[in-house]
Amino acid sequence: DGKEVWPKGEEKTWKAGLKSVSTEVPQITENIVHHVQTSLARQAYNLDNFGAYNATALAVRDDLIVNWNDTQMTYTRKAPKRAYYLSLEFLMGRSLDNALLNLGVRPQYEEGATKLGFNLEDLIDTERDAGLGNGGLGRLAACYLDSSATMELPIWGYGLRYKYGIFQQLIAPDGSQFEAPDPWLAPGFNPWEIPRPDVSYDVRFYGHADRTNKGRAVWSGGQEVIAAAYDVPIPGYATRTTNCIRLWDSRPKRGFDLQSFNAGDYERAVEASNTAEQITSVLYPNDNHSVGKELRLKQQYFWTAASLSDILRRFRNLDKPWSELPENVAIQLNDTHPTLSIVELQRILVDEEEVPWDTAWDIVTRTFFYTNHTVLPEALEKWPVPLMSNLLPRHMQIIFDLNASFLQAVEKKFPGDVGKLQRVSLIEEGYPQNVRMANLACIGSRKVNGVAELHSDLVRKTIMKDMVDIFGVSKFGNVTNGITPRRWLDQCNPGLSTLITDALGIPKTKWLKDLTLLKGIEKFTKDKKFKTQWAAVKRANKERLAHYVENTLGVQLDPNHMFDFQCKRIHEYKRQSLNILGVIHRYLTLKNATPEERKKAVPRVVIFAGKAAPGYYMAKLTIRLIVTVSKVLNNDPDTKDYLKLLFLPDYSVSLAELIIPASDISQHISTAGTEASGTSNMKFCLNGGLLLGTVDGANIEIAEEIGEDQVFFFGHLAPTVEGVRYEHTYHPVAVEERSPALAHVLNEISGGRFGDSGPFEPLLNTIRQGDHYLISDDFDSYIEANKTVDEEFADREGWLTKSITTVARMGKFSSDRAIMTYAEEYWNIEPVKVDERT
Ligand code: 4GP
Repeated sequence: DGKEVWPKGEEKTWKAGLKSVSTEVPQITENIVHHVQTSLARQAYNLDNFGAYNATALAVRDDLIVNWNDTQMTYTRKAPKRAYYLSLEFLMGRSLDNALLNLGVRPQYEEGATKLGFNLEDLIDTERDAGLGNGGLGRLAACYLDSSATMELPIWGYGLRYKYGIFQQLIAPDGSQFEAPDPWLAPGFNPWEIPRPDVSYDVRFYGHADRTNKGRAVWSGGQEVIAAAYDVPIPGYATRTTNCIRLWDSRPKRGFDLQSFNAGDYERAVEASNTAEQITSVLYPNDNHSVGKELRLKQQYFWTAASLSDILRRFRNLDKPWSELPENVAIQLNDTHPTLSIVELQRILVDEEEVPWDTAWDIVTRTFFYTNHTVLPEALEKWPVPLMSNLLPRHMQIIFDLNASFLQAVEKKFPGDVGKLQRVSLIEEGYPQNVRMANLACIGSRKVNGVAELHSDLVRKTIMKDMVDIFGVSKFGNVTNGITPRRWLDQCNPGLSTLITDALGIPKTKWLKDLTLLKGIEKFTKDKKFKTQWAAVKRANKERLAHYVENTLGVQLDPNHMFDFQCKRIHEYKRQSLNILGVIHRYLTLKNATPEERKKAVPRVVIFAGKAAPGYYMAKLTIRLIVTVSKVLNNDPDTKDYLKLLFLPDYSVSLAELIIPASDISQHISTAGTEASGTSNMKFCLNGGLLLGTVDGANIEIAEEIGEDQVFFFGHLAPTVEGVRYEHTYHPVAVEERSPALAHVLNEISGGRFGDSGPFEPLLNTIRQGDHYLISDDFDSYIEANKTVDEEFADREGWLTKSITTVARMGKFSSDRAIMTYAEEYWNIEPVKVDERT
């Protein structure tokens, strides 16, 4: 009669044993004590914060698993179309606080922890960040997964379980950056993951591919390694939906070679096992930059092959024909890193499932979607053909075959356009030849998108220009990035969250799920009491940060001063150098002023944070310059009360949560056209910091939403940048003429004002010659913009009004809006309500 039959034993006995989410304090403390006693084998008298954190995390994890199970059961039963987010990076940060807030049980846990003799805040602070990402791209993936669960969308993430996340940044007294490994799993156990010994796949490398017939081939030989699954539950906010990120761990297929072991050749015996384990050992620490290392390609294939095996296994269970795959599955490629999955699906369909080549390609190209995150040439992935042929011989054949038919079609449409053929080819000619991953991702996807309006426009006009001619412009869309307001307002800025909730007079679960409701606070810009409270929250956040700074750097900050931040990866295109040169200009101006004039200055604390890729010489020099200059500034009795400069080491998600709520202003000052979107600009604005920036990336849309008079814009516009660069190359003019103010700053550094300038000359020379990032061209307008910032900050009332207005108008930038756009306009998936348990 179509009823489900209980599969095993007594239904009522099973159901009596199932747990539910614990929402009452006695239940919660019982759970925690239970984990202290059994999971940790410890007792009250010797329990430290770390133990208490682990037991608490395990209790929360029980709740997450309850919801996770119900969600997965619902997905299996209802079999909706599902989307999969393939990302090599998930920059999660900490999980405890987030899980408690999303489950809505934070107050109960706070009370429970107190009853057990602990302070929940301390336990939260004991957690180590999960730093499985570099910067924007990885944090975006984390925000999107949070929104997918909150919006009740059936989306899973797939990534790698790196044993070492993003390195720990250490700064030597001379400002040099050193890197220490991040063995985040070292405590030996991670409460936020569930090992899945029952889910694993074999992944092959090397070997040879023998063509048979009908475009098929047999790939054999080489090496096989095992991909083993670990699941990370992702709780939605105020919903039972709990989605999943599945991370793959690499293992040797056979433990070790017993023959060599018995023959006494220990090294040889463990060799294969070491190479297998190496695959998921470490995250590559580059942001906006591609490194062509074989191990990285191995990571990419290992991850895409395992993820695809898993996705296809689930599809096979539905017993539907392959032609229906695109109606059941959407796969989102987070940048080109997972592009091999396109080739892998074609391989499986053609070689293993015996689907005809063209039918297979039709299925493939209706299943994948590709997001581009940067147009910087050095970030576009290319893989040498010899490397790929050796590691993935069958995939290389398929790429050549796809290329041949693609180029034929292009030739037909644009006869004789050899230039176009060369530009769109999947293979870049040269010695060696290279595979262009962005071209492959484009031809293999149903849609391509950029991450902010300007960037998507640049994608269409530059790197994908020819592809637009070939496929039509409708294939190339835009989804402006977003951030989760749960972590980036409610969690990191509880004071502001409470103030907003009180003002709106609705439960916070409402506005945190529909961020456009924030506009309701705009009317309070005229409310004196509200403004005073707003200012008090900001001040408390500044004090909280000042406390941290004093503890870590031993520098005292005055919370009355303007707190000005630039916190993001260190990169030439992001122009931390423009900022530090501007700070020096400010310092020299103060130094030359009379004591009376100085007293009129608006005191400012300029704070940098961010990691430089270990091999990025110029970025590391920039940090060194900042630290070197800070030593002089912070100790100069004439100026130190008006200007302080800090470099906060080891920027991370949890440090960002401390910094962002404390900002009066933050800087997003990339050369126009280089920052695809930026997402920290959104986080700072959502926390009431104003924005100083260039007309670039999402800054533009932020200004559109909050009003151009709300932001401090400066600098050249994107369309003029190429022309300026051309002038630099063909009609170079000395810095002295382009910006006397900047020339003066450079000369002061070279003249030894901050000690030996020798180490910094290469950095200064990039500006004196070539100046690819237009530091000299934007310097004067940058200084002007900073003057305006000072003037406006001096008007405390006006500034407060702007701060409130900014927050009120930030609704668009919730990642809920972004993920819903992907769901509706790209993947064609719908929200699914988790079934009530029967
Ligand atoms: C980053 C972009 O640089 C940043 O503008 C954007 O907000 C972020 O992606 C998310 O879309 N790109 C990378 C990268 O991190 O490695 O290409």
